[in-house]
Amino acid sequence: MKPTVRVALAALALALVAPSAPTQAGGLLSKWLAPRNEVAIDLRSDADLPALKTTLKLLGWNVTKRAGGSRPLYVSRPGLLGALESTVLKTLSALSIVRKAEDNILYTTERKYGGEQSQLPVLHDDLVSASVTNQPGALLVGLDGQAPAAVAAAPTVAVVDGGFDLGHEAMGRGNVQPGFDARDNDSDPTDVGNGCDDDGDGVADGGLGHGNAVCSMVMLACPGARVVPIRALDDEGNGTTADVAAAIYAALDRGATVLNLSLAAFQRSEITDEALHTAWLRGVLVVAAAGNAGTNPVLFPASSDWVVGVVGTDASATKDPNSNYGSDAALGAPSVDVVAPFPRTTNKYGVWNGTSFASPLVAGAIARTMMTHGTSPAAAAQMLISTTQPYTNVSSTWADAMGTGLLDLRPTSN
Ligand SMILES: [Ca+2]
Ligand SMILES: [Ca+2]
Ligand SMILES: [Ca+2]
Repeated sequence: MKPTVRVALAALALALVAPSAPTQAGGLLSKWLAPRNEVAIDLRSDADLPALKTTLKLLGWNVTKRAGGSRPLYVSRPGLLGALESTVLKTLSALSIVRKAEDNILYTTERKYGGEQSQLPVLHDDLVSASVTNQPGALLVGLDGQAPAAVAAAPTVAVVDGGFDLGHEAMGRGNVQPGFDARDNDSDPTDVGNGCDDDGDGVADGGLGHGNAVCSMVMLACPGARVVPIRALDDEGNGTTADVAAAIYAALDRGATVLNLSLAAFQRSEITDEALHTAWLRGVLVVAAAGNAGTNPVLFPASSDWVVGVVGTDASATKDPNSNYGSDAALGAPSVDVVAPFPRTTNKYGVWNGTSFASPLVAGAIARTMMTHGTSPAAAAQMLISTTQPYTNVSSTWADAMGTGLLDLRPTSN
């Protein structure tokens, strides 16, 4: 059964645009599509671990637990003489103790997957101390940093991301709750980087600050929201199915009712989709960024049936040329020249670009609407999706592929 939000969207969609293979990343994309010789395993129970280990040992593969929630997730890698990944997947898929085994695909926030999920300010001159609350994109959608007149308690919004620095003043001002690190299995999601360009994209620690910037957009849309930072990505902005799925289950275990995922992959993961479906069944609303390849369709997990996918616009309400788009988009929010905390500073702000920053505006707006209307997450999302404002100068190519319109929290609207 499709969720209410999706059914409403399907009714509003005038045309379905056939998904096409992403082409913009050229050769770099192959790295993100090739099998990784690493398997993510969704096990039925931790009690089944000995049997799993026995099977993998015969195949020459090892196994490690992925920390996070109450759902047992594992990652397996080959030893020196390990079997082919295809053999391992076939063998594991035949085991009743395994819900699902699949290639442990990559998710990222950064440009090498075909666009830019985020863009760090590259020059020190870009540092601005402008007020986050007074930026054009926020004003366009009716946000001025004022706390809403609430009839319900502040919801808990989990930000599944990376590059968090809890020492920045922006995090200190918000209602930031104890977080979790699904990569290191500890309670501190902070990531200060290692000074190395671990993924060879020419930028050392390119993912730092991303999580802070995303959190600040949630707090801009919903001052007072209880924000839970959960680390799923490394200091380069990269993570895998096991990291992301574990982080989603960890967020659910911590009582989040809204989740933001400003990360994307060019492939679909059934293990991650199962985590997203679990969230939906528990009444939790997940919001995700469409991606920044500028192509159709929206990337995964924004494309999931269980997720509100957010496309990006500039401050004049026209399409951000880098934003992905497609029939799975639910609505749009500003993604260009977003003022947000700057990494490795305690009180500086920089200009960021990408649907990474549109998505948390919607996640925060859902939390805000829950507070002002006393509704469930799904009802709040439905309300926002059905009361958007029109885009400007959106070509026919995109007109039916950017959801219902631009987020609208102006006083006369919501
Ligand atoms: Ca940690
Ligand atoms: Ca890098
Ligand atoms: Ca690094």
